[in-house]
Amino acid sequence: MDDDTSSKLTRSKQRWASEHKFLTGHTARPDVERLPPGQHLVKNWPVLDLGRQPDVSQERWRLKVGGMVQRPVTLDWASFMALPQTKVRTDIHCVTTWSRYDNDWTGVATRDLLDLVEPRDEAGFLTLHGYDGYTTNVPLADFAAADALLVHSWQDKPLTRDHGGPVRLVIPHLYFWKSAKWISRIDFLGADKPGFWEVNGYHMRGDPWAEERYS
Ligand SMILES: Nc1nc2c(c(=O)[nH]1)N[C@H]1C(S)=C(S)[C@@H](COP(=O)(O)O)O[C@H]1N2
Ligand SMILES: [Mo]
Repeated sequence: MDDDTSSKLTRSKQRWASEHKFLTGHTARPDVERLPPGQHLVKNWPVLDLGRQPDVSQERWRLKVGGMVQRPVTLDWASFMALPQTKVRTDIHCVTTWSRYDNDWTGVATRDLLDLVEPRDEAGFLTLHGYDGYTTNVPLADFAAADALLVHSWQDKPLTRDHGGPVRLVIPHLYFWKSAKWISRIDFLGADKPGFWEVNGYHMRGDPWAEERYS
């Protein structure tokens, strides 16, 4: 088998694996109940962070993706925008109990990023880093969800600085603290490693329908 064929197969296997895990993760999700337990709806969009909102221009922004991957990359704005662009409409569920429906996101699907960097077989978890020094951890299977995006636009407008612009992560099926704002680095790891809030007692996974708020 030549190199090209084998890497294509690796990509497909990885996609099948992540899709399988994705479905398994959602068997507990009651599709009839849109609002997870203990949540209430808001119409506004609250801002939550560590109090430091880094000023990162599109020109200065870089995303380093490395660790247990076959092809580590550093994306600048142009190379990020040249990747396939995906739109999804999803809900936000914050662990502080607010939820916000129908957010229109535009960005790069995490699956397209995975196709680019090709995680090694040993990679099972990720640490996400923000320009403010924030970190949070997620299982690879959750990161690979079909509706998980690295977003640059919300309701068809550029994501504002307070909400994590120029680029943040959005993983809709987990509590919002997993969705790193001002994203700067993604590290693929063999073992799960707690991030900022996880060290401070938050759950390692954070599924709102299972109320995985605290560890
Ligand atoms: N870089 C970074 N990302 C972060 C945070 C942060 O402090 N820094 N806070 C998290 C938390 S606790 C929440 S609830 C959401 C809030 O996103 P929002 O301000 O756009 O509502 O961002 C998450 N991502
Ligand atoms: Mo949060």
